[in-house]
Amino acid sequence: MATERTFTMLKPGVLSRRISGEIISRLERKGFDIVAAKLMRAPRVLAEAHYAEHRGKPFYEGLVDYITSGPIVAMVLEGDAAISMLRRLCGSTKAEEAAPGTIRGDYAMHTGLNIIHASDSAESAEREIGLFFSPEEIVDWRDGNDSWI
Ligand code: D4T
Repeated sequence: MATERTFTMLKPGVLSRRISGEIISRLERKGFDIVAAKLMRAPRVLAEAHYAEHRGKPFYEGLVDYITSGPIVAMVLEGDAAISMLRRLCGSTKAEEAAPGTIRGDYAMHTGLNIIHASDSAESAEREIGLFFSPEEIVDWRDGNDSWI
């Protein structure tokens, strides 16, 4: 499997609910390497760029309002097949379809508040990483656990 980088974001509400540590632990325990991380409030222009594909849809304005409403934790994760692996770990976008055991299945009741974002393709990952991080903010490191996880 090829090593990939993917973009993820703990959405507003996660810090308020004090579950950021739990969720980051799940990402680490799965085996992803966190190679960049940033606590921030997304400026509206950044949120609009991130969700540009949804512009014009009925949920777009509410989505941008939500994403800019509080602090987020933006991260770049690295690992084998990281993009599809993280999507599976997050679970379905629709809260009612997210399986128990997935992050959304365990922590989200509403699709509009589905607590975590994960890039859906290599193109999205590259675009989203570039929106949120400059190259020098990404740290290349190895933990030596490759033969264990
Ligand atoms: P994100 O981008 O937040 O990781 O979600 P997904 O990649 O899983 O799903 P998406 O792009 O289709 O949706 C983006 C964002 O919009 C919210 N949403 C989505 C919503 O409020 N109502 C809807 O009907 C849909 C489809 C949830 C996630």
